[in-house]
Amino acid sequence: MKHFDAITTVEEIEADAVKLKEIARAVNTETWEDRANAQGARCKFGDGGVCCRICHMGPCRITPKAPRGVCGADAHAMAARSYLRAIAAGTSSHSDHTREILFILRQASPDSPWKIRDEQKLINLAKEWGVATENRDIYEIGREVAEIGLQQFGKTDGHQIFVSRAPAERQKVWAEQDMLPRAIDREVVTALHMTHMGNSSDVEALLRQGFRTALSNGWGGSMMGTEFTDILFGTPTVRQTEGNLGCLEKDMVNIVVHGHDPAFSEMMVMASHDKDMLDYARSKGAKGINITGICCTANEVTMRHGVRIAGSFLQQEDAVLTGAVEMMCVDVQCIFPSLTQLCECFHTKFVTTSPIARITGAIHVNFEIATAFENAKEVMKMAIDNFPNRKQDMVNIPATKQEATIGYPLEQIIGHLDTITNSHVDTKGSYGPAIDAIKAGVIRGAVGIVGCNNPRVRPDYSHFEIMRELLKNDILIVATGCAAQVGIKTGLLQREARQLCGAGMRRVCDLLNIPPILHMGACIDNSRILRLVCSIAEQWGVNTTQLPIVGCAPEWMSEKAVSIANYCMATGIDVYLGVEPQVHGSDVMMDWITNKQRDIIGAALTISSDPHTLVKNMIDGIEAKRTALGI
Ligand code: SF4
Ligand code: MSK
Repeated sequence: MKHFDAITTVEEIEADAVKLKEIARAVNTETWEDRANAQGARCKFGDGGVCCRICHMGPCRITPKAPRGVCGADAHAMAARSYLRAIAAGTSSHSDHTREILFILRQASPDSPWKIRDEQKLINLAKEWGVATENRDIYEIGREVAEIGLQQFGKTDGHQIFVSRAPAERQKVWAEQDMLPRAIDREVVTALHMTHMGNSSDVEALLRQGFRTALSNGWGGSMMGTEFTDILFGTPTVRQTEGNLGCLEKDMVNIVVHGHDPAFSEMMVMASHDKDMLDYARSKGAKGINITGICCTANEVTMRHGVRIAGSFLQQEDAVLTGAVEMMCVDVQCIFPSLTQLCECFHTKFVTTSPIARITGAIHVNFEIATAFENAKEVMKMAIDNFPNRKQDMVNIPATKQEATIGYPLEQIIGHLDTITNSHVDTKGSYGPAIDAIKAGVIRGAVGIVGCNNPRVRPDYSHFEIMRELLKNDILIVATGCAAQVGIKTGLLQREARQLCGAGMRRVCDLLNIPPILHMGACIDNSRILRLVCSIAEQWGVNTTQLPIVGCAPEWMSEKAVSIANYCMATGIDVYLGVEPQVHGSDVMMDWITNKQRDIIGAALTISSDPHTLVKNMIDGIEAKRTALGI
């Protein structure tokens, strides 16, 4: 194995960013740093969650002189209501994305660009959902299963179908606590109804609805999103990729796909292999077509095609600042509206494709399911036509990039564990070897590191510091979202990075030939982490709350992250946050989310913006769980 001395430091990533910001100054435009600085100190009412804009008697804010809004709502009601609204919005985003995938599955056919790529996964799901599979056309099965999936959004009775996948103990907790997630749309509507002026002000009631809404995401919208995306586009497999801005190519047509819904980017990847498209690119003087990605769309296409990652969330502007991007092509979520203005400073075309994310000044090409491939080719042609407009003297592509081994959904993790032969016990198809390694202390525990970048903490730094410290302490990491991309950019997702681990983790990685951080996908794929944790708990014979496994979002920023944190906690997994939710203006809320909710669901938040404190808290938490288990 080559010696691992090849980490890209956060300082090196920052140095590239500084140079690109100089270009922004030169072309007289701004970036997120400028806008964050212009915001100055954050409004202390908003930051504490004690500003209410729910009705037009307000806005109201809490001060020592005015401890209640016009209607009488206090700080606790305000903070809890806005927290629940964030969960509802996050749940909506993941779940509505899934709804689109289900509509596509309904229209899939062998002669359309939408094929069923993982037939076995569909058949397994059909059997799980009681759909007949014998002697039936796979697309017919797909349509029936998609219909059942769509019912999960609006059914009038019952709860989310995937709840039956949860351990019996969790199902019991949810039933006893009246938290079984009903139809996804209903949970979101209930959350909005409860928080409308003149309804709930009780913190506990609002938090309980928060858990139920979040569960409709984790065990509903997101879990279906993962399953159906795998069915349509293939379950990811282990493969090599690269990440960081150095993946942009100076002599190729650079198209950056950005957002979350992989449907359009799948078509773009397909179109980039189309001979006519490649010939057309060459006719314009390019050596080829280089698709790279940003944010979770990047995670989706890298997991399935090895498409390289140009950067994570806060690098979306940096990609344009390289002057080498012919097109920034976006679908939904995490897209800066600032891209319009920025792209105008360069030759870059900014193309939106979804009615959900319409951005002033962008070129909009509505992506239609029936004409998806034609839409992709139309957009790609536009990018190729733009190649000759690139101003070579404005091209500044940083050299920095790293290799990574990615693509570890549950199936691949199990597959690797199966390679361990144990003459005494047949562990095939189980997490037995992983459980044994944790019990023996070879691995102390595991952490799911997820989430975004956030200018409120030093971007990438918290992720990087926490990842390195956990590996040193023999703690396995699974990662999704932009957190996983930080691992890729810094080199921590190479197999050789096992040399940075403690002796136990290194042995396990050697044995399984895996990198010490397993890339499980996009932020919607945190549902894979739920299933991993629950399967381990069931096979171990303990509750999820007892496992030395926790979740961590060091640099989160989005409402989706609030929903994710809450479905993880409702599943019994402690969550460690590097950014405080905007509720600290209510001591009652702070006590509930960091402590009291443990009495209901068995898990709570620990918060610290200092990554070293946070990682110490996490390790202490993992060790405490080990002690309680007697291991
Ligand atoms: Fe003010 Fe109450 Fe209206 Fe909120 S709901 S804006 S606290 S009056
Ligand atoms: S893209 S939600 S910044 S992880 Fe999923 Fe990254 Fe966070 Fe968006």
